Amino acid sequence: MLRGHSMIRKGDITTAELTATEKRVLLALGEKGGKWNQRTLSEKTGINEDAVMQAAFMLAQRELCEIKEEKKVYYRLTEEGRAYAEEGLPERRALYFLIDRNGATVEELRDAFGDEVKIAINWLLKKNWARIEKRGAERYLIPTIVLEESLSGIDEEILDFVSEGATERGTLAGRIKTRILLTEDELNGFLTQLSSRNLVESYSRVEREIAITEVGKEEVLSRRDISVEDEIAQLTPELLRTGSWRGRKFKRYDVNLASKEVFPAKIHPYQRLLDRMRRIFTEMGFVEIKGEVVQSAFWNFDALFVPQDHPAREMQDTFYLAARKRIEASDEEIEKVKQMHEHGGSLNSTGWGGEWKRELGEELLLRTHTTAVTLSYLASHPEPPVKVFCIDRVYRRETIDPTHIPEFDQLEGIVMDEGVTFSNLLGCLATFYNKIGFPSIRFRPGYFPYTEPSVEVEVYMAERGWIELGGAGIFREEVTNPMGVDYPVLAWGLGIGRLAMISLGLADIRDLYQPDIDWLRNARIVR
Ligand code: FA5
Repeated sequence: MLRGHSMIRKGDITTAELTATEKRVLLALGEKGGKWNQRTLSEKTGINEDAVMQAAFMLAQRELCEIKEEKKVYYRLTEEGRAYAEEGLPERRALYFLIDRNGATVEELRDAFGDEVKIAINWLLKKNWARIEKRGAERYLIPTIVLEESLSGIDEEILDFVSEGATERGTLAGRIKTRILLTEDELNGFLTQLSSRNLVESYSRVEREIAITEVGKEEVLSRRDISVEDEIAQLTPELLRTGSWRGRKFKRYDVNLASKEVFPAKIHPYQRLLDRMRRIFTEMGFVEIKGEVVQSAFWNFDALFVPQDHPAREMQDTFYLAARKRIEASDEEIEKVKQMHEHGGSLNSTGWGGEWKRELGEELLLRTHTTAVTLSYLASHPEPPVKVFCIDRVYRRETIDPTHIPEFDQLEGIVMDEGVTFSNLLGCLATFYNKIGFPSIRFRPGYFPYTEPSVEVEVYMAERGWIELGGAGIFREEVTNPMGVDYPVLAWGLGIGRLAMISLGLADIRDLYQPDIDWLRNARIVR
C-alpha cells in the first residue's frame, strides 16, 4: 500500500516522533484525571497557551488526546451596573424611601433622586412595589409591599453574583438556582432585562477541554521512559559555525498544518484599482497630467462652450468659492471664447447668443469635472499629437445615494491627432473597460455641450440594471477653435467610483470610503 508520508494514522507515530513540547503536554495529560483546559495545562507545563494548544492539536491528530470545544457565555457589569451593584437599584432605594415615609409625592422623589427619578418610578410600578394614589391635587406613590417581602429581587441577586465574579452562564445559573427555583427561560428573561437596562453585558469565549485518550494513556504507560530532550527549532548561524547541531534533535514540522492567519498591510483596494487604471492608460501610450482642484468657471465651463445660463453652473449644483480671480488665459483666448458664445466666432455656428460676461468666467469653484484639466492642457499644447489622461477628484453638490456622492474621482482622457475618428474613441474606451474587467459595455447617444457626437458608456449590473459609467465624444469646434487646435480631439470623462464599486462587489459607492476592517482584510489582491 502506498503511504502518503504526510498522512498520520493511528499507531503510525510513536512518541519518539513527538516534539519536546508535545511530549511535555502528553505527560501532563497523563497525570491524574487527564482533563485540562488550555490555561491550566499551560500553567502546569510552563508552556504558553498558544504553544500548548498547537501541541494539543498535534496530539489530537494522532489520537493521543481529544479536544472538546465549547462556546461559553459570560456576563460582566457595565459601569452603571457596577454602580447599582454597590449602592442598590434606584427602585430599591426609592422603595425604602417610600416605606420610611409611608408614601411620597413625585416631587419629593424627584428632590431625593434627581436624574434617577424616572427610572426609579418606572421600575417601582413595573415591579408592583408601589402604586399611584391621587390625594387632592397631589399624586402619591404608596408602597405596596412590606419590607420583609422585598428583601432582594432576582435581578438584584444576579447583579450581586456577577459582581462577585460568577460570570460564566452555567456557574451563574447554578448559584442562582441553589437559592431560587427558576427555569432556564425565567433566568434568560432576567438576564435580558438586565442587558436591556444596560446593567450587564454578555460576551462569549470558546473554551477547550483537553483530555487524554485511551491510546494516549497506553502510550504514556508503555513508555515510562518518554524523555523530554531539548530540540532545535531553528538553525542559527551560531549552531552552523560551531557545528554543535551535530547529534542534536531537530523539531519536526508538519508543512500541511493550517497556519495562523496573518493580515499583512496592503494597499487599499480602491487605491489599487486607481493604480491599475493608471497602468492601463500608460501602457496604451498615454501620459498622466495633473491640474488644480480650484478652477475658474472659465476653464470649468466657458472654454468648454457651456452656456452661462446652463443649470449645471447653478449654485445648487456647483461649489463656488467666495473669491474671484483674473482668468488664467491669454486675452486672445478669452476674446475668442466670448465671440464663440455670443455668435459662434468665425465658425459656421450661431453660438448661444446674448452677452458673454467675463466676471462670470472669473468665478472660482471646485472643479465639477476633470475635463477642465485636459482642456487647459490642450490649450497650452495645441500641436498634435496629444495623448494624455488625468485621474483626480471632482466635486458636485449632490444628494447622496448609493451611486452619487459629492466628492468622487474621474478618469479623463483626450487624444488629439490628425485623422483620429469616433471609432477610435469607442475602440479606446472598449479596450480600457475590457482590460479593467468589463468585457461587455454599451454606448448610448448622449449630450454634452462640448462634444458632438456624444455618447454615454454604460455597464450592466445584475441588481441595478444599466449603470452610467461615463461620458465621451469629439470636442466641438466651438471648443477647439479658440484654443488654436486644428485637429479632432477625442475626449472622455469616466466616473471611477461607480466602476470601483461594481468591480469590488460593493452595493453602495459610499462603502469605498468606509473603514470596514473585515472587508479590507478579505479583499483579494488582484493585479
Ligand atoms: C462629465 O462629467 C463629462 N465631463 C464627461 C465627458 C468628458 C463627456 C469629456 C464628454 C467628453 P457626467 O456628469 O455624466 O459627465 O459624469 C461622468 C461620470 O461621472 C458619470 O457617468 C458617473 O459615472 C460619474 N458621476 C457623476 N456624478 C457622480 C456622483 N455624484 N457620484 C459618483 N459618480 C458620479
